Parts: sequence; structure tokens; C-alpha cells
Amino acid sequence: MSTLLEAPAVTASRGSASLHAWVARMRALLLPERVVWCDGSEAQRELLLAEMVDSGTLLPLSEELRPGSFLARSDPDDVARLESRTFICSAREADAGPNNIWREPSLMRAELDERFAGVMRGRTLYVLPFSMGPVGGPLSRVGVQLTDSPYVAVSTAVMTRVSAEVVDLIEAGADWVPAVHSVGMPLVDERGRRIADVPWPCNETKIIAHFPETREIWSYGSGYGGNAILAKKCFALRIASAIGRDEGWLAEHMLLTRITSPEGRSFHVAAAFPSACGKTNFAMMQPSLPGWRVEMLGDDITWLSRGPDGRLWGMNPEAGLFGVAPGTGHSTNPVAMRTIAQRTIFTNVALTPDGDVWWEGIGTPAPEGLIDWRGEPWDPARGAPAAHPNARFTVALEECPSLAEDWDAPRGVPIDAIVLGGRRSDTVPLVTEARDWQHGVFLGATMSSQRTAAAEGTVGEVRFDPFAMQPFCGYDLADHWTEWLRLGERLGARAPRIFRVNWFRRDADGRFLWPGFGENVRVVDWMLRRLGGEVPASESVLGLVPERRDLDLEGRPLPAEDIEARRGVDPDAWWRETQVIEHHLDGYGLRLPAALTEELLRLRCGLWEHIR
Ligand code: OXD
Ligand code: MN
Repeated sequence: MSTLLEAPAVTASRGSASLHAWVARMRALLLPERVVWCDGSEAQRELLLAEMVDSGTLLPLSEELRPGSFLARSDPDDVARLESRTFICSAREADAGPNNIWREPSLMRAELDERFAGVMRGRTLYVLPFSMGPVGGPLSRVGVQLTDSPYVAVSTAVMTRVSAEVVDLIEAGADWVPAVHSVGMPLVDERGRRIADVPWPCNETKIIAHFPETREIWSYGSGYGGNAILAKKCFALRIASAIGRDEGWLAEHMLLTRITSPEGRSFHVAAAFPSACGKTNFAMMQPSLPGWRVEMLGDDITWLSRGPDGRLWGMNPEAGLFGVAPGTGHSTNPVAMRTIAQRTIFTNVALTPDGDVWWEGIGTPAPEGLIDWRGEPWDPARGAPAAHPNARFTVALEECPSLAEDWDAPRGVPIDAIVLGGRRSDTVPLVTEARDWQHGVFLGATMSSQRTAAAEGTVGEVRFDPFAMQPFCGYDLADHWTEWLRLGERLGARAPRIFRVNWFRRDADGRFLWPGFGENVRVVDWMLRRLGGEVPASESVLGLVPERRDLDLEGRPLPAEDIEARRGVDPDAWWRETQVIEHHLDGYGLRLPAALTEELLRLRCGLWEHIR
């Protein structure tokens, strides 16, 4: 018995000719055994979950301890985003920029045609019509993902609004983005013989390809996160950034939050942090100072545009959270812990003997009898973590207890401040306010951060991650900075202020100089007092910095040298930093906006004064 909507029933009543013609064409290419149209319903979710429990892809967790929740264990070779296998196939190589790996579109199409031919033999093809942003909203966009992974189908229904109404919108003429995904492991070979399935099918070859001009996405070989849930990084950032460039808006890797001070003043902050640098923690902050309130609007992606009132507005296009589990704990992020109390899909975390989840940093000691993310008994003596460092939870935004009531307002919220932050153990001080918009764009363009486990690469290595968009901008980042500069011109005096933060600075012994998490409200407090014109700031070569007395450190007596180390600017280290920045900016050649070269010169002149 199946209550899933089979394609023929749907084609009879819904869908535009173009959508159905495309699905039919894809069906002929992919050769799935059956086609299921997804409608985002609870009944369908239940069915897919039950099927995945039967097939061994999901393990149900204890109904008592973690109701409605499941654990997935991925293939050990499919655990993170693969930037080295992510391609931008723009017509002109120069449009992809030095930040992307470019592939000539017709060559990529030829490779995809070959890889996708018959790739779904023996599998089910799920058709996922989804909306980024409220269905039918003025800033929302729709897409349709095809996938042969039920895990991706269920995850997409959490992360986006999957709905039959999207088909209606397409039928009524809405533009839509086609996205095709396959795990790359057919269950029937060319000679018609069946192949046994595995809990986490994938292929050792992986390709995540984007065609910005035709707004298409094709992903092959991986079932993990951003490689496979194409609505997220592929659509809402890479393709949306290209759409935004053409239409005058920005798709950004930013959290979105409303912060209310004890006096009842509310501000909206959009903040760009590289992957796995605490965006979810900031978005769900439980402030350490009394009387402050933080409401969650989004933890990963914000679409920014100039509103009819001339201000900058931000809208979270997603409907779910795909958060990093390790480091999320009862003391560091109690709101996240409540969010994932139920109806959550965990991937690559450890399993406790009583059927609950565990990971490093959860805040409780590892219980005896823990099973690690690979499904093996965990032996701490071996030194390997029990949960994979990029283990994730997938959960609907609506499960978050601090979610703002108006989280799905069609136009989002007006932005008061933009915060930029990377993970730097040295050099970059706790907080700096940009002198003006152009300086803020320079701060964004020169953001750098230590790599995390969110993508492949050497963890800890410092790399530039401008506006936290290095892996996610679907076009040349130099053009992205030009778009930011233009936006500033359009916003004029109504532009939000820009701040740069670094929660991750350490002392010579490797100790964090700033406690972070809920204590970050002390920095936010300063920012908001700056917005209100209530406190002066000191001019430094790096921008405006707080006077020591203006950072509210009450109840947190910290040694004076720590405070200075947090605020401090080391001119020699910064001189070296400018050399690396120059090299980074030079990499963008003639497309680099002159305004950024001007800002670099200004920084150097300021430092020169100190070094002499
Ligand atoms: C994410 C990422 O999953 O940035 O959000 O990698
Ligand atoms: Mn992200």
C-alpha cells in the first residue's frame, strides 16, 4: 500500500507543460523504476522514514529520549562538502572567477549525460517541488529537485517548503530552477542484474555542477548535505547569487537574528561567518546579560535586498537547520539542544546504549558502550572522536523555541547591522566597526578564517573567505564586492553599519581570549549602543574600536592584559597581513574594484605610522 503520489496521478491534474516535459525527459535519461512526486506532507514523511528504517539507512532513536528522531551513518568517504568537486559552468571562464573551479559548459554536459544515463535503474526517483522563502512570497524563488535518495527527499522537505502549491506556481508561469541529483549507484546493471543496495549509497566520483546562465544544478555521487540537498548551497547561494547579481540583490551566507535590549529596543543583525564557525550559536544565543533577548530568524542564508522604504531587508529562504552537532552543547547552545529534542535526523553522531545521541562538546561525559559514527564500539583510547567532526542535525526551524514569530514574513526584516566574522587565533581583534560602507566592504572582501571540517581540506589552515562566500558565490567574487559597493550607493544614508568580529583569538598558550557564546551579547551591546549614537569609538588603523570602559564586562572580571589582547592591534602582524591581503586581492586582477585597493593603501599608510 502506498499513499505516495505517483507521477501519473499528478500529471493529470497539476504541473506546467515545461515541468512535466522535463520530468519525462529526465525519467527517460535516468531510467528509475518508479517516480514519486513529493508534497511535503506528514504522511509522506512518515512513509519515507519507515522505508529508510526498513532499508537500514536510518536507525530510529529512543522514542522516549529523542521522539520522532533518527540516526543516519554516511559512507566514511561521503562526510562533507566537496569544494574540489564543485564546478561553476558559466559560459565564460572569467565569470566564474578565481574563487571557483570552472568547467566549459558543453564538456560538463557531455560528462553529465554519460554519468546520468540510466543512473537510477532500480531506484525510485523523487520529484521535489520546493520554494525558498514562503510559497508565493514576493522575494521567494522556486525549484524542483529530482533525487534518488529518500534521505535527501526527507531532508529537503525539512530544509525548504516542499509543496504541491509550487507546481501550481510553476504552472502559472513562475521561473523555476531544475536540480538533478543522484547518488550514482544504480541497483540494476546494464545486463539487467540486480545489485544489492547499501545503507548509504554513493559513488567514488563526485560532481556538483552549476550552470549560472541556465540556472541549473546537477549533482552526482554524494548523498551528504550541501552536495545533495541542492536547495541549500547550490540553489540558495550559488545560483541565487547569480540571479541576484542580474537583478540587483544579494544571496549571502549569513545568519539572521533579532536582538532586543533590556530597554525593549529591537535590532536585526545579519552576520556572515564561514562554515562551522558558530552561526547557529549566534543565531540562537542565550545572552549572558540580564534582560536581553535573541530571536532566531535564520542560521545560514540570508537574501538581502533594498526594500520599498529604501532600507536593506533580509529574508531567510530556508525552513530548516542543518547544524554542526559537535560543539553544540547544553551550556554552549541550550536553545539548539531544545530544538533537536525531537523530530530530528542526526547524521554521523555517536549512539548511546539507550538509543540517544552523543558527540564531543555535548556537555555530558561519554557513556559506557558508546557506538561511534561508523557504527563501531567507541574506544576513547584510540584518540579518534566518537562523532564525525562534521556530524549534523537536520530539523525544522519550527522546532526552535527562540524562533521569531514572524520568521516567515514574506519580505523578511529590515537590517540594522551587518556582522562579519572569521575564525582567527591571532591578529584580528575582538570587534571593529567599519568607518563607512566602503571600508565595510573591504573588511568583507578580506575576511579570512581557519578551515573547519565542514568541507574537505586541512582543518586549521587559514584561507581567505570573503563575506564567508568563498565556496558559495556562483560568480567572480570581485564582482560580488562590486555588487556590495553598488548596494551601499543605493542605500546611501539608510545603509546598516558594518562590524567585524573575531570570537576565536587565543593567547600564547592556546587559551581562547574571549569566552564566546552567550557572552557575545557584550559585544552586541556595544554595537547597538553605537547604532544608537550613545557611545563614542576610538579610531584605530583597523577601524573604530570600543573604548575599554564601553565594553560591558560586568560580572566577568578579566585581566587587563586579556582585554588589551582582545582589543589590541599588532602593527607588525598587520603589516604581514596586508602583504597576504594584497596577494589575495591581486588574484582578482582587473575586476577588483578600485575602492578596495584604496582601502588597502589606507590601511598600509596607517600601519606605516606605527611601524616607523
Ligand atoms: C553549511 C556549510 O552546511 O556552510 O552550512 O557548510
Ligand atoms: Mn553554511
